[in-house]
Amino acid sequence: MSIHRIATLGASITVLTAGALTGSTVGATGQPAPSERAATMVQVSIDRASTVTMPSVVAPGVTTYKISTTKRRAAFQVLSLATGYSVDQAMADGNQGLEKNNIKALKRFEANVTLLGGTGATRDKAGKLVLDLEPGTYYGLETNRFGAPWTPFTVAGVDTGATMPSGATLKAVDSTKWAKEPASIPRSGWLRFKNRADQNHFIILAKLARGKTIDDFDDFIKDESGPPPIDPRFGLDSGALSPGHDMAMKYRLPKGNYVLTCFWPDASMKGMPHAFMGMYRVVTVR
Ligand SMILES: [Cu+2]
Repeated sequence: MSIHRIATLGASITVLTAGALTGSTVGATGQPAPSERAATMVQVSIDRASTVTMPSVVAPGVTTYKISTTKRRAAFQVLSLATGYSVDQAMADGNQGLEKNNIKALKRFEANVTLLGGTGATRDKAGKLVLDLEPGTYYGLETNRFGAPWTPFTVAGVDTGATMPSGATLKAVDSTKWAKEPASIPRSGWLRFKNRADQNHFIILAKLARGKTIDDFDDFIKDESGPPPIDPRFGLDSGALSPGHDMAMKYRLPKGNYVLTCFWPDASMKGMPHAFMGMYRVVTVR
């Protein structure tokens, strides 16, 4: 959604995810987790032009998407559209609403697009995403480059029978809040994201710079000036997720304190990113 380009954090937030995106494919024991073996693995590749290539049919249920790219870094997103709302309309409203802060377009986009999650990948490291999709028509797209083609795929056939991998779960609640728990997450594994709020959200985990605290981030948000108190080398972001949906992504981060936040624009607040409405808290990577 190129949310990464939104708002005053500017370049620092844009680059903060350039580092460690995804972890290895094996668990601590060196063996794949049972859920990983059971899930159907879908290969997704994203080329230099941000074109997504993936199977045209995917099994319903819990499926793992392995995302490889020849771009330095790519962001894969899955979504579906309301009946009668075309890809062209969605792309136009997304461009106007998310890039140009046109609130009417943003509202139309949010009313007609179900965001089902996503994750990043770099040239060096594939991304891994787990989704639980019902039969239907979906689109896979690369969101770092606006206007890149959307690749349709159908979810149909026999359910995989797999379950979502276990892991630390970050949950959005109420309207624009993060659940207080967990206070800390492991350095690697599966990160689950549940949206139990009534708005679209995505995860940004940004490492606080040495000596900085969440209070410094608080000051930064309130002043909307100066460099953000984050270390741009380390971070993680997810694709966007609509209310009621779940996803999981593989990750690996150095230990330390991180800001958990979201920059989805709030249509009821003239497009203000959720971070500026107080949607942030500290998360310790232990
Ligand atoms: Cu949000």
